[in-house]
Amino acid sequence: MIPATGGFTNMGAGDSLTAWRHGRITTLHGPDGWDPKEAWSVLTRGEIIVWLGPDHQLPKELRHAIEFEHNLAGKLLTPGLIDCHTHLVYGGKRDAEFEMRLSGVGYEEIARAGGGIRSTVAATRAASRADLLGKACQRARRLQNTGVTTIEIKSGYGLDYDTETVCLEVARQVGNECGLSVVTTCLSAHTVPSEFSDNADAYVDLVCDWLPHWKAQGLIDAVDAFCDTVGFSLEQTRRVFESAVRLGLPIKCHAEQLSLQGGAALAASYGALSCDHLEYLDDVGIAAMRASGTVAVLLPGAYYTLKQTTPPPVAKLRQAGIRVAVATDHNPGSSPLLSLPLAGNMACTLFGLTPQEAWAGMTTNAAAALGLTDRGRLQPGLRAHFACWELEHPREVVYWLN
Ligand code: DI6
Ligand code: FE
Repeated sequence: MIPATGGFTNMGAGDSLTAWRHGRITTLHGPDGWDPKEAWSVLTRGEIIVWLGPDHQLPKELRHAIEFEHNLAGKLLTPGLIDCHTHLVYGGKRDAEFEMRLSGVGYEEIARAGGGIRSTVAATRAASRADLLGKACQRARRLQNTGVTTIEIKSGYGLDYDTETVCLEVARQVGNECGLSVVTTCLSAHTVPSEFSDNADAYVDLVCDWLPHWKAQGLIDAVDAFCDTVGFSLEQTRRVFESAVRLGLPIKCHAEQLSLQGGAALAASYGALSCDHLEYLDDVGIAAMRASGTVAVLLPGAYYTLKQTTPPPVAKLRQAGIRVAVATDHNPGSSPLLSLPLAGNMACTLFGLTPQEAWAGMTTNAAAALGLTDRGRLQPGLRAHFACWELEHPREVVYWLN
């Protein structure tokens, strides 16, 4: 089924040969993959693209083998968008905190007073599994309606073994319920839970102990840590990364968001898939990320919400040839945003990305930030993850404020 607009995959379509005919297609593959090609078709077998090109060049033997046919009727078809950084599973909301921040109370101040992330931890622990799943699915569908087909979901609002486990299980379930591809990341090192206020190191020990269990249960694809004054020190972050690397799990890092801590250079030294936020990234971090091929994930929703004024060093990232991704960072505190195209728009307006860079950031580079190479472009052999738009050009996706 083709939605009027939004992301869709051919997941669960068996092995049938399906044609998607008469589209305007932006492949994002190769030097001419940006401007849409008129009257093109895509052929998929199950979840894999087997052919794409002009309608009239469809090979005869394939044409005769088509089992299902969809008419795109001139709509724009692009690769499905990839939201490579979200905190989608949580209880409660933080509108009262929003009001407090507007009256001048700082984000870090609220966090130190026990609000912020900790207030969402309390709400998440109090929520039922059904409620967490229902709300997470609602949010996932909103993202899907904005063209998303793959989402990364982090834990990090449970901060005890049982609640973190439930959140990771719920994250996996969101994928099945919504027909989305989900990648899960353990962010138990998000903040120190209040019961460990005086002993953050003991909490870090616990996190390191939990990882093998989740790895064995297939619940985590990567490990993240929030390296900042309201999160974890460089040394504590290092211990989490050591444990992850020992288990063969890839690393990601919330780095240099509110201040320069050196988290990006540390994460890069472990070959991190991505470092995220990066407003305060310095030249040392840039050199380390460049050397390790780490993706820079920009999160303009958090920058905007926290009214930050120091943007990430985009020109230097570009110059260093570091791949840049863009994500929503959806979370109830610093980025209650459920539109990846709007994050793309903000990355252009607030950070100076070109529309083409924003698109690379929401597709191929976002895939790289998740360690995935099978999506992000439309190309034979890659996944049939699409987004459909009632628009003429992909540039429009980041132009409209949706
Ligand atoms: N940085 C963020 O932007 C989110 N987590 C993080 O480490 C914010 C999480 C929150 O405020 O609830
Ligand atoms: Fe985040």
